[in-house]
Amino acid sequence: MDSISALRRQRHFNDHQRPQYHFLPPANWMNDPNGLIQWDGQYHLFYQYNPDGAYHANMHWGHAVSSDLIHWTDLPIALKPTPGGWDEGGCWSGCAVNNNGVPTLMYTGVRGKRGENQAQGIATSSDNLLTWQQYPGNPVISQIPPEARQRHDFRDPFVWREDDGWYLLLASRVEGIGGTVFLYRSPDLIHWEYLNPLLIGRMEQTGRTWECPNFFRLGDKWVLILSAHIDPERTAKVFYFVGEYREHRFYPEIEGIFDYGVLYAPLTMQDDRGRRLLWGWLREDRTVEKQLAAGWSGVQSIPRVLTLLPDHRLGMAPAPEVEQLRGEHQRYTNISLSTLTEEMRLEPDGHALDIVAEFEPGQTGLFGLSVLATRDGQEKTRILYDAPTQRLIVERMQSSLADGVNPYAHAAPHPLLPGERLQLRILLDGSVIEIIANQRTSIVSRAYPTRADSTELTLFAHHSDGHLASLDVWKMASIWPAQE
Ligand code: DQQ
Repeated sequence: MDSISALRRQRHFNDHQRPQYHFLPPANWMNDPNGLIQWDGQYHLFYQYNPDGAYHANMHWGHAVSSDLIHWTDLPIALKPTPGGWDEGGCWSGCAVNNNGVPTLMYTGVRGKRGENQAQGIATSSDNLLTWQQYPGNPVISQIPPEARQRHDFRDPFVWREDDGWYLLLASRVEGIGGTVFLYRSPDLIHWEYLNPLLIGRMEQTGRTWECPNFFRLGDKWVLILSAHIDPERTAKVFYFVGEYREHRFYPEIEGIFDYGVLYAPLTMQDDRGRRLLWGWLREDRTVEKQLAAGWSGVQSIPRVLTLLPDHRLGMAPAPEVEQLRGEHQRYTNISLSTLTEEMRLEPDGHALDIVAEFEPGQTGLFGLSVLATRDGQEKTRILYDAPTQRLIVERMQSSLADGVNPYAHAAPHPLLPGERLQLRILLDGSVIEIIANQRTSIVSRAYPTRADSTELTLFAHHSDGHLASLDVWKMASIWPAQE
């Protein structure tokens, strides 16, 4: 890391709500991951970035590089809006491909007050992905297919290679019907032929507008992941579909919700080990004023390895590379939850932990772990399983003494198949709580305790006839230099 970005990162040293082992830029606003690509063995992560402050405007592409998926070096901004140009209002999301040895980005350029004029362009690099030159003929796609019946939502190119050329998906919507993704083909990434919609959703089920599509083969199936705006509540959700792809049409067989919390706009890439890796933007869950005051906003998830489960649902696990950060460790086994009359303190505790736990859930009551808790219980966030309703819940009513943070719970229904144990993987890092249950159900939540001593980890149960089979907890190291 260069000394300037190290200094900028140090300014946030005392902010215990700021993650220490998840990627985020030295300061300011970040949202979607963009342009994921492995080049000469190095992982490149680009991201939506506003260099002016911790608010969403004036989108640039920030850039960082890593050789192990976990430790990152900040690189100069890769894309910035061209004054008076087709992307003068912002360089929005997109992807990266290797075009016969030429690193190539494809992204959405916007114009207009709210970015409502959207077109697609490309940029290439001839200095090992450091600086990027726009194709002089940009934009390469500016007409939205007429069946959209609207002219504003048309963005986030996702490109992949097949034997007969390059394929591209653009996210959009069909007015009055629902979100859609349009499929294109090209011999050279410049001249694009529109083929057909790959899929059109129903507004009532999968939202009004789709964004940030991903489409890839996994095992013997194809997977479509997309981010959706659900009106009128203005909430946003990530959906996935698993199915068959034939003659440029997609036939979904399984549908699921990728995350029940704040993870949004994920992007995937295949690495040289054949793994399908996914990063997602972990949104803040506090007011704009609080984000501005913090001076930073937005975090990337720890990259996840996706798999196809035997029942053809999507499986996921944090990349094992994150385990190199594990330090001090304790293991607990065989604790009957019915005998647990008060909360049991676990060690090590802290703001940055990796927890692996397995429970026999039982039939009655509830049990779980409190994280980011103060000893007097003034602040605490509870991750619990409610056996009668079979729900996994992140309860945030007491997460923070401050106003302006979301106190509502995140919950996932029915995370267990009949007879299954509850397996929890929890990556806790400052205000980020990444939870994956049984390698397939994700809740990423955020909590903003005010007190620096909100570090305790406890096990609790109420009227539960369940059982803790095992629990491992590790303290996690920071990925930034020690002076941070
Ligand atoms: N964020 C980008 C868009 C995308 C949205 C703009 C999703 O390209 O549709 O920052 O979060």
